[in-house]
Amino acid sequence: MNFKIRGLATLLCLASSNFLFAQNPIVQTNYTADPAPMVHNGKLFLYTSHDEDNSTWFVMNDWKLYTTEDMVNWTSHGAIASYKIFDWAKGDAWAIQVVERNGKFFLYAPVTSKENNRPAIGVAVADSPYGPFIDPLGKPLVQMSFGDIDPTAFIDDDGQAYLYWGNPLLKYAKLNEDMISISGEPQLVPMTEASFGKRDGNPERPTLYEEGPWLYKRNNLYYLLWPGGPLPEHIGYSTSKSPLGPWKYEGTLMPQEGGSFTNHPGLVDYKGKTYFFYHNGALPGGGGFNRSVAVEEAQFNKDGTLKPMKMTEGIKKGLGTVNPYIINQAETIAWSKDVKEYQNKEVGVFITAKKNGAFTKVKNVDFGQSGPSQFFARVGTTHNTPITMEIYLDNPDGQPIATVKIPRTGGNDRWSLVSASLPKLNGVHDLYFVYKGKVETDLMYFDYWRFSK
Ligand code: FUB
Repeated sequence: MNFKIRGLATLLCLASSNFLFAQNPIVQTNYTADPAPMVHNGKLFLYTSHDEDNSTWFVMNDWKLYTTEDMVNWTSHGAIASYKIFDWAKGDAWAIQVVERNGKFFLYAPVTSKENNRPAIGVAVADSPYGPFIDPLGKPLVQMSFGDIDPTAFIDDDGQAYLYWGNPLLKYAKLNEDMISISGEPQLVPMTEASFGKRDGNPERPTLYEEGPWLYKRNNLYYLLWPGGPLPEHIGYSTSKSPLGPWKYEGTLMPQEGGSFTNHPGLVDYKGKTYFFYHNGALPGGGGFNRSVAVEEAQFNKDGTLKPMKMTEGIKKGLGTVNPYIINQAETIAWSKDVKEYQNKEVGVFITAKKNGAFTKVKNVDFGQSGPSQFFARVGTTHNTPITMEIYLDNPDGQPIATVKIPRTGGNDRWSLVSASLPKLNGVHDLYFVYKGKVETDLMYFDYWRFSK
């Protein structure tokens, strides 16, 4: 009996320590799906779709943006657009991709058309990767007979841009230089066994290809990644010497796993490595309609094929450090528990601690040789009951370096700047903010933090 209890305690400890060290899924403050990475000015921009909490269908209204410069700490920029940017759309903000051309950012999005209740692909343009994105056409960029979802846009080295999309058929068109019109009629990619593998017994879907294409190029080889059936989806891929095919089926990149019946690929080069983004149902409450985006480092074989991979706890070694002596957003997070992200007019994106013991973690914070003396944070709460934010280095079960009492400001439209003195500290540490208070929900909200010398 004792042995059993000790075994259980060890298991629980292991589970909770794994939880502390996990990096996947990379967003824990809401559900995210359909990752679309883009690199711009040394930063990785990750656009995602957004499954509303407790969804029992694809209830998706807006698209979110997360950025990183180290692959372990991700900053939320909140919802950067919704299906409402398209006047002609009635809903269904599904899988997007954003690409940059000549300083403009083009967002390709599948939404449902008000006119005929069928999916169509719209394009919206912005001067900044953060938006605002505006629909220059006032109508779909393309709508064929059915299945117009999951656009992927790709600009080749010679400047020609391509758009691929579709479920169950795979379609493509050349984009004109303006990126908001297509050249000629959309074409169907021949669905052959040689290109996309063989699926047994489904005349409507003779190959493994299902949806969600992603086009990528490396060493003059084009890679088309796609979620494959039958459901639950795996990720398969095909290669070609040309962006228009013919495509050669290369097999499974990631097998079915992860608790979501869909998956969705995004592949990008960043700081000398290649990263593969996908989604699963790994967050608490997660599943096929409550998905979460995750990332793995992709590896290539000598012949250019991709090494198959499995879902892991993610990327643990950061590519850089965080400067604590500038304002850092509370929504820059390596890992968190029981914390949600929100946004409002007053402060933009901020986080709310939902439960006693909720925490956020920021990885690799570099305090330098002569450390800080003061800590500042913009925070608030609606509660009279004492609420505190405890700050820990490396281990949230150790001794806090500071405890900040959270003033009652009365609402997340009202904020207070708090500060605390610090003991001597220096070097690089993981920083934990742990939120405490004997209240049922929404302990406190937190906008930004900063240390000073
Ligand atoms: O997110 C809605 C749909 O689920 C996407 O369009 C598909 O790729 C699948 O991920």
